[in-house]
Amino acid sequence: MRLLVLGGDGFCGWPTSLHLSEKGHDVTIVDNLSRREIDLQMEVESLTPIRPLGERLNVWQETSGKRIRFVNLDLAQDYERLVTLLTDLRPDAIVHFAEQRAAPYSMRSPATKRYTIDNNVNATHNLLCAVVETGLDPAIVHLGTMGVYGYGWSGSVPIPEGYLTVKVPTPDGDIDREILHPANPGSVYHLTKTLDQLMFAFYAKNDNLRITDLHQGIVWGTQTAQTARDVRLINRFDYDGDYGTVLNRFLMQASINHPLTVHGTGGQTRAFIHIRDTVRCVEIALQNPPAAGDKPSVFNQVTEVHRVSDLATLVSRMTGVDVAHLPNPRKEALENDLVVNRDRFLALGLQPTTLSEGLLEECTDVANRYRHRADLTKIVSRSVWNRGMPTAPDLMTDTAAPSEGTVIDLIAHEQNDAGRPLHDGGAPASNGALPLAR
Ligand code: NAD
Ligand code: USQ
Repeated sequence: MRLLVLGGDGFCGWPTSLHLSEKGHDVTIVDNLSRREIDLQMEVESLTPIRPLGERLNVWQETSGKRIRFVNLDLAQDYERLVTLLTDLRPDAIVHFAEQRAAPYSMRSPATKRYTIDNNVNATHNLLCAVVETGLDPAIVHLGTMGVYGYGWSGSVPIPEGYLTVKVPTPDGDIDREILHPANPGSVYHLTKTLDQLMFAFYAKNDNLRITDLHQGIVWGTQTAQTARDVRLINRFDYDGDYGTVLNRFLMQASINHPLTVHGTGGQTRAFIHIRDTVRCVEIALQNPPAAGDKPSVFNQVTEVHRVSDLATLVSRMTGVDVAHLPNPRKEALENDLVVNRDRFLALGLQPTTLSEGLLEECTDVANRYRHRADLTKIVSRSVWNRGMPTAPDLMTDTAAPSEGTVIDLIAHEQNDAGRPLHDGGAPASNGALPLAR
């Protein structure tokens, strides 16, 4: 297949591009490198030393004999260039990863809220509009999120794959209707994914576009078979308080003996998937597109569900590192249960990679190898959901602090500790080492 991978320089897009290229597809990456630019603004870098995209692509050609093309284009801004690209390339399928994807970054300031909406909504709408304008019929596979459903809304009933059958009371009795699962976003970022869903429903109905929306859980891990082939192909590893996600953060924190940063009680339960399964799921979705005229096809792209406190306990047991309970910078349920239906990928042959399969150690090895690159002032999350919410000070100023596998409770500090949201690219709120109460 001739494939366009939008956002192919990112954490999920890069390994997916390599995987699809390895499978013999003709891959072109579209990316405006905005993720690298945000790192520069925030004065932080991937823990792993990712190489410039041009170098990555040359190394891929050297090691695999396969060529991946790259077009630097802003999907949200360069509409006419997108139309020209589609017309020239005539892709059989398009994989859309190209959005601002961090919930904390999307809540950081009015500027980042507005950027996230402008970027994500325009990127998705420009894509749909351009496909219609060109008259092409590519299968479109979009990376959505489990967060569109919200957490705990349906109690112990499994979250279905996109659609819910409801009873509508009428004077003539109840009628059954299938609706898009009610949207319940928990951040401006998640809000953009719920808006994407409405755009997909409209363009599938009005223009017969063939769209698959993958409601993905939190991706963990770093490497795939292809990115591990040469150090210059290494995938990015975000560990900072905005872009780092919880399990990778815990593994990185353990590698430098930093207390594990549990927000609140850690009763939040979330869905997870390893990066190796992400690339496989995208491939499966490309092989199984909906027909023209079908509603968007939704898969829950999830292999496991875990409570944050259980993950912290697991990593603490593996490594002996302390667990710290910090004031939660987010407005979210303190505790929730999560039951997710994920039958569709299993039926199509996905063999889930689970936490128990030695991959935690593999991820820890990557974190250990590059821990010297960590900036200790970037670890505590300080993008708050409402102005004035308290956040923790830095927990470490050097990597030699002792660890006894104890639990540290900083939530008691909440009342005295003024909220300290960071400004864009600003200095960390505190550099002082925290006296750890034991
Ligand atoms: P990422 O930020 O690492 O990658 C996104 C890529 O898209 C970046 O390379 C960025 O430069 C590019 N991009 C952003 N806006 C663009 C634009 N306007 N034009 C062109 N390129 C643009 O993010 P990721 O972790 O790889 O996530 C990829 C997708 O998967 C996102 O849509 C995200 O919402 C979704 N997702 C990610 C996770 C996760 O845990 N990482 C979980 C669920 C869903
Ligand atoms: N959390 C901690 N400590 C940390 C970091 C996070 O306790 O150091 C908690 C958060 O408060 C939250 C949970 O862990 O309750 C998950 O946070 P996260 O940053 O790992 O993930 P999230 O913000 O939900 O976003 C990530 C991706 C996003 C994707 C989403 C899938 O960044 O792109 O859409 O996972 S899902 O969570 O299923 O919606």
